Amino acid sequence: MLPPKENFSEWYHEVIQQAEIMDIRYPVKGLYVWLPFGFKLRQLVYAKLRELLDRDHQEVYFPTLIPEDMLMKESEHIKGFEDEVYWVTHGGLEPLDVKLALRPTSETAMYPMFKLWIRSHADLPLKVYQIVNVFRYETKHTRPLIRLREVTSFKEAHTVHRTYEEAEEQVREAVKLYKEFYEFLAIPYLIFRRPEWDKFPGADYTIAFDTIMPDGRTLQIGTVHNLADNFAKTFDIKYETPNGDHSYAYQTCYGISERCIASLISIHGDDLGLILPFEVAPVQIVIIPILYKGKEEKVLELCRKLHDKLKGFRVVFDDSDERPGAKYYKWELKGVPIRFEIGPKEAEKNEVVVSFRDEKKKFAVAFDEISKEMIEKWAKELKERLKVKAVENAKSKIAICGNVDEVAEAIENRKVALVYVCEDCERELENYGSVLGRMEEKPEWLDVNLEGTCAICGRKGYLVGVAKTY
Ligand code: A5A
Repeated sequence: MLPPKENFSEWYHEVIQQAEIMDIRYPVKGLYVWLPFGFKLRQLVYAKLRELLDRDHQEVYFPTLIPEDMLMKESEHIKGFEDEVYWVTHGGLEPLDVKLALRPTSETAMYPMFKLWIRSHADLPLKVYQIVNVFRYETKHTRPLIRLREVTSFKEAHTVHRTYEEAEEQVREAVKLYKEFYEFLAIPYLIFRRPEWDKFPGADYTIAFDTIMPDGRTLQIGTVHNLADNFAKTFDIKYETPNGDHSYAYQTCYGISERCIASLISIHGDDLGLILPFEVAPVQIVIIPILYKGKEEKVLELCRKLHDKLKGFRVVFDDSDERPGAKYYKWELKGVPIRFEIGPKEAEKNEVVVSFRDEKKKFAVAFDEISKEMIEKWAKELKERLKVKAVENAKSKIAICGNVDEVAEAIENRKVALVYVCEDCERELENYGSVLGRMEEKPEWLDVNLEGTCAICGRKGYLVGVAKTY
């Protein structure tokens, strides 16, 4: 049995193990094992991410190890990461001449190579990505899929452009791409421009996607950084312009980790376990026979016929010896979106009983009516219901505040506070929670203006988010 989702932290911890996403007993802090079911989910979610990126990025692979001098080259960047780097200092018993870092992210691995690749304006834009593991010696509380010391599923994209404007355009493209990805997963998000003091080390500015977890804390589920020509100057990435001048290139990078899966589990799940959108469910459909002595054959036969008919979907025909109740429990825990049950009555009438993971009701459908199109329609409707519910939840966890006392109260009540402040007053909000930054885009589902009057000094202000964060 799972703890109720109301006790979110315990629920999360348990559902990850009981639904066989991860084994969390690996004896190194912040490192966890993907189990087959979890890994399949990861594969399906990342297939979508790949599909989106493959439209106009090329996939690459860079080494895990970065020599110390390369990592140390960009001073802002290394200031941001120095406490988090794992070092390889020996090869066997031999100390290494140059220490090697396990990549915490790959700017300093990639950009010296970009310098070699880029000669002329015709080489630009360059858009690549990789999906790799990165290592960060995190000191905050580690949690499976949420805060890892080995991030196993780090998708990092890196692009190079001719001008600042082109880099800026790419930032907008990346934001669009991430919106499409999270809409596919039915995960609501808020988009903020991170405050100056909290941007990615070495970036000109950072745009972040945050989702609101069931306990009211926000989780940063993706970031897009405009690096301007900061790294190009450090790594000497220049190109020849059409008129023969040499100019520094402008860069962006953007990343998503397995936090996307943490949000998928947390936002849609319920007291019974996972609820997965059809497209990413490792098991999309389960068929459960209801057997009575002497009438087994007809039931099993119709189940097999149904299994055959559903070829092309990820279907389990659960003819194991467990009782139907135990089977319901198991497949509900794993978030299977569609369940078919067939008993003697159904076999007699050539019908099946259908239910959806997110709804209580069951209904009968004639066997002959079941089609690929019908399943796809159900899948679409399920996604729409998940989205509506997730948006309702997100809305209920947002408080629009008129002054700082209301901000304090909102945080106290486990909500995300939105308040208008000016640039000069923004940092004062750190007294109440983490400052997410200035809202960059109005969510479709939230009725707010992005500009207003500063709640602290009365000058022109912007809508700023404050929350407890993961
Ligand atoms: N090179 C850029 C893209 C970069 O590293 N950006 S980042 O530091 O913001 O990381 C990208 C995303 O990875 C973050 O938005 C966050 O969602 C995720 N992430 C970062 N550290 C993580 C950790 N320790 N565990 C899990 N996810 C993490």
